[in-house]
Amino acid sequence: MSRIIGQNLPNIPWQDKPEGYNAPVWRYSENPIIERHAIPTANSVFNSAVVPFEDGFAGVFRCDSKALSMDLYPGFSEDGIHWNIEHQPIVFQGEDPEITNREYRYDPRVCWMEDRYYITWCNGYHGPTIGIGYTFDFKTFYQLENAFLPYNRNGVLFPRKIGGNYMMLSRPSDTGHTPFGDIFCSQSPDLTYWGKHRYVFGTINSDKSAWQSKKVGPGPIPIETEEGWLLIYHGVLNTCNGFVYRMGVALLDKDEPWKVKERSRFYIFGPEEIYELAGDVPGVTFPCATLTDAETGRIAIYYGCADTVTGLAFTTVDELMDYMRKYPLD
Ligand code: BMA
Repeated sequence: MSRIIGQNLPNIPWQDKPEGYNAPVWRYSENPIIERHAIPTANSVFNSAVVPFEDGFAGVFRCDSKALSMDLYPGFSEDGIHWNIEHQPIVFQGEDPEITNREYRYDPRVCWMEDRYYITWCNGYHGPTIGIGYTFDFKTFYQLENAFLPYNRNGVLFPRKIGGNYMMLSRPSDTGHTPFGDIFCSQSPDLTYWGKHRYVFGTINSDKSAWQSKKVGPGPIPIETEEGWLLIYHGVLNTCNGFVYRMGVALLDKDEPWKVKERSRFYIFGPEEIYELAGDVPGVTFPCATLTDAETGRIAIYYGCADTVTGLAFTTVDELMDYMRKYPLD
């Protein structure tokens, strides 16, 4: 038995694993939970992040408009399944218009830390980099300095300081669809100045685990367990029809999270259903958030499907640990 260190949240969405199902992660039976036209101006709603909030849940949603401009929208839910997404994008307040000026914003993560909800996202600033902001109530949002120089994507905070510093995973990239991608860990004393950059892990450039041979990137906020940080990440295969995005799992050291203790050789989840295989970008399952219940070890995963709609899937900490150990990379 592995234990999640965190809150007990008996109200997170949940369905038991279907009888005879032979994989560590299973889909919500009513997927997708958010349709592409969930708000009137949206072409698509995907790669979005949710957290427990008050008696229910709140989130930051990536809605691409019918102009195909990418922006972030707040949303609220009583049950984590049915969402009311605001019709207006988030407007960040900040001291420097150079930073709050919006080019594009996408792929948010939301992380509760200390006394507020931090948001990280891929932020256009002469190329993609990592934007950081925070909110107390999902009504008023404040923006901090960008974490890194361009080009970078997938900024994912750890939910507490480690060794006295804030920590963030990210995936350095290029201006385009990036034909490479490894995961790095960076540290900051104040969420403004980032350094002590460490390599975490990269692609597997062989037949051993080809689903993650093109690029890898961090997904949801790492889950703290007694054995270390459980990281769900995306791995990409390059095919003659383009990139295919699947999910894997790794266990990072509790005190030095750039050190990888274990990692899966088999993917834990990938595009199989029609809404994952068909859409604006076919063959993409892209996780950006989890809700967890420490008491039962339950994990609900929110993931973008084919860059078009949002899906929900379930697993447990034991399912992930057991699968990673049954099919280890090394
Ligand atoms: C990545 C990001 C994601 C997207 C994925 C698949 O590079 O742009 O937002 O889901 O590609 O298109």
